[in-house]
Amino acid sequence: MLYVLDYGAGNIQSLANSLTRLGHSFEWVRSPEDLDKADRLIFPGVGSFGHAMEALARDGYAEPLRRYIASGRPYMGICIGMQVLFAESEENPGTKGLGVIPARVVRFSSQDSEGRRKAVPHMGWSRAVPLEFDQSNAPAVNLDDYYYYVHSYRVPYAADAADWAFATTQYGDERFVSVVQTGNVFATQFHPEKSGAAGLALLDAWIRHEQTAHVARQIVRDEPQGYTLPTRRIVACLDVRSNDDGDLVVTKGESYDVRDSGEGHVRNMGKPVELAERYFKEGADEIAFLNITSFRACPLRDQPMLELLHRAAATVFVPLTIGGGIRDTVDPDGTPHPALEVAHAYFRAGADKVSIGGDAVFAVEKLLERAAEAGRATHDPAQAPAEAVRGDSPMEQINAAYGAQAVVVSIDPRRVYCDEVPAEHAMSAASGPDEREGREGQPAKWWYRCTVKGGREDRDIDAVQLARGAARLGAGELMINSIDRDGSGRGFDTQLIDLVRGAVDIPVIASSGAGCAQHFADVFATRAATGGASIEAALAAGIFHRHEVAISDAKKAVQDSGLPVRLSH
Ligand code: 1PR
Repeated sequence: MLYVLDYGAGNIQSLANSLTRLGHSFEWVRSPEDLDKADRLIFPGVGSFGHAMEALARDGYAEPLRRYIASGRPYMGICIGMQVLFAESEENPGTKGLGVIPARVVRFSSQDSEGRRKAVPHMGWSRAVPLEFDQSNAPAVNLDDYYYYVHSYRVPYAADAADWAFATTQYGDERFVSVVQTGNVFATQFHPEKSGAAGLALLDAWIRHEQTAHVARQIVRDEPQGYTLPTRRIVACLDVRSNDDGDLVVTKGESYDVRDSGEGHVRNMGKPVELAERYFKEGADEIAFLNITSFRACPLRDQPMLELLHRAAATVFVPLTIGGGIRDTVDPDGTPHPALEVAHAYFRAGADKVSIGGDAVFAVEKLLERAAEAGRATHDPAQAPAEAVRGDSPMEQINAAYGAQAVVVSIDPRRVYCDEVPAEHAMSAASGPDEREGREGQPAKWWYRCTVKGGREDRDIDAVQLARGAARLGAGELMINSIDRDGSGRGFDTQLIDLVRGAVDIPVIASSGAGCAQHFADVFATRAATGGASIEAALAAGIFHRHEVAISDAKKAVQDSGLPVRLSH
């Protein structure tokens, strides 16, 4: 019997869904004794090394797991399930790993010796290139494909890794071991359960593979890849809300107004789960669901978005992000639900990341207030003193439990035109042709003001302040919308994107305004502020919903501009 170990963090539902889809039955490991019953074991998961090892020790799994591995029965580790095999990790110095492999896990660096910057975590689709051996007992599968990775720590590849390294991957100038295979142990740094058809094929091959004894290997060919970044991701976004009949529909607005002619019916672009399936089949690298009316009452109980996610995760095997309403909530019967619990419910339903909008704004405002109270007033949240960072925001709490990669912050800025940009917003100052009706093309200056409640309420911080504050408080990725460009088809606001990308070292998703395939190539060419690195992902909604541009057209345009994309699904 195949068993799956759930140590209590991350989205393990996706792995369960993949196994079900492939027709393999399995049991969850519910107690250490179950490990003695298992013929095959998968240990999936995300989260920190220390958190995983502590949970294994607390629940009595560490020793039985070592015994299981030593028994020679097949073990497959995914992401953190691979990293725990090592002796130790720079992520949590002093915490011992299972020690099956005598090497150390270290952090990626965000800048290399030539000054090139790259985002950490390494998030996206990268190639796993198998080393070539004279013989091998690994699953008979063609590994050389794109897989989905999300991690800040890596196992460096070195010659002494030859006996257990099976494939390597390059991120920027750093090469790491992306697949481990030694005897009965097989493990991947990437997530096969989130890697579309290639990932499902790999899982299936491992489960069907007849285990053979450990064979000593010798590498016959080992070619480094050179400087490589992941493929540029194309994200399909579904703005979801109830229509006037109370059904959940995908809608799409202009400048965040989703009703026809302002007051008419809520625009209905289709059913959320069906559309998500369509985009998965068409090759979307990721899918985001945003509950756009979450600023109203948003009880966790009876939350229809949970059911929706649950259904989508059963058939969509690329990363899913859910946004809207990730904050402390209270059910109508008075039951409180902290943001972490809300996020937890979404992860359990199949989300890989949660996206936080309004609450991130409030948390960064509070950070600046606390800096001022501590006598260290600043307009730059990245400069706030350590005592202002108290770990009490949803971003920090979700980060601590699930890791930075699970926390996306969605920024909803609008341009504020002015004669002089106020000094406190200098970081988000821009100038160029005016875009307002009646003043088009005239020279203008502006800054990017943050909003909450779907653009209904202006706040005093700007997009760059929010970006830097969110990164400080543990966000692992930013989604940059633009109220001015939303639904306009005029292209992404590349000035905004460039300002934000240059201000942080975490991955950035550009959103709002895509009107044709070339706009994707244009936004990925935005790299002035970053010393060469472009943004990592671009998102669109309207053009995909209306069948105006296919996801493959967007990818083709990016590929034609010289950047890598993932063309299979
Ligand atoms: O504040 O944590 O509850 O999160 C609310 C979330 O809902 C935020 O991420 C916010 O961006 C989103 N949201 C709120 N109201 C709207 C609205 O449209 N009325 N949608 C809304 C934001 C932006 C993108 C859109 C892109 C691409 N929509 O989701 O898909 O602009 O569109 P395009 O390609 O058609 O131009 P919280």
